[in-house]
Amino acid sequence: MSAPSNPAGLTPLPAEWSRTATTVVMPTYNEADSLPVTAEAVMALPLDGLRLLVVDDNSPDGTGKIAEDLAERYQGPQGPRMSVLHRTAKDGLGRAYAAGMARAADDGAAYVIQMDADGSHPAAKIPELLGVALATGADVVVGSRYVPGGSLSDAWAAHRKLLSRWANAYASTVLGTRVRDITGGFNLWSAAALRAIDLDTVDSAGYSFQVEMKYRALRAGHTVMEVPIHFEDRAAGESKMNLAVQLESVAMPWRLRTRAARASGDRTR
Ligand SMILES: Nc1nc2c(ncn2[C@@H]2O[C@H](COP(=O)(O)OP(=O)(O)OP(=O)(O)O)[C@@H](O)[C@H]2O)c(=O)[nH]1
Ligand SMILES: [Mg+2]
Repeated sequence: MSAPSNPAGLTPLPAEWSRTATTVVMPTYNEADSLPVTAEAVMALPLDGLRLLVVDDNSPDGTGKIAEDLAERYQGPQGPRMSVLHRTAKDGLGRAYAAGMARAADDGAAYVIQMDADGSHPAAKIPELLGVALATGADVVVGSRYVPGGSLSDAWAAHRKLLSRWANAYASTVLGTRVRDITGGFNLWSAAALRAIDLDTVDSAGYSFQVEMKYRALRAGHTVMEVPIHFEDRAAGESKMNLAVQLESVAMPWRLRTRAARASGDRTR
């Protein structure tokens, strides 16, 4: 269980790359059924430097305890490969990610990968995200649904696919970026990019976190690369999407744009 194997015949990364300190940050709220499967998919990857940090907001369904039990099982030669950050109450996916990513960087990760617990993001693509970053020097690598080869779950109805595409085009247009999946939540960040982004000052509580992070990285001069992924529908449990979160996502691109314009104005004055 603890020694990384090579599932699905992945092309292994060179040994030096595989040892790179990389932490997957995974927020959970009521993911008791999904977390064991997702954690195993991550921990089974043939990457010696890979760690998993679960950020649980005191899930009523006991996900925090399940995460602790799993963490005991995944041990490596240098000690635990999985750990859990417990927070006291549900505070939004963005806040959970920001706290976990800050913890992972403080603990020495050279790269941090954000990934949902619900089975939507393909763990098998993690070596590719890391390989692209190491091969190109890019500080941000996006697991992208909207580059050639990327795709959305067939279980999604046409209107849901359209809404996702529209939300993505909306944010990119308002912000004037060329990132094709700016709303996506399966991304790799270098420690340098996270320092430049300054996680403590990130505004978004919810899903607009994905957009704000990429925009901040671009403004700081970092290169954003995209590799295609297939996005699956969640296998179990319930979505945490609600109206407040959707309204924040509509307003946030404008807030970011206004703030950036003000900052540019201040610099030229
Ligand atoms: N810690 C924490 N995790 C959260 C919170 N909200 C969502 N999550 C987690 O963030 C990830 C994404 O949330 P989802 O509910 O799957 O959101 P989504 O992917 O947009 O919605 P679906 O398409 O229905 O899956 C999951 O792993 C959730 O458990 C929160 O407030 N706190
Ligand atoms: Mg989901």
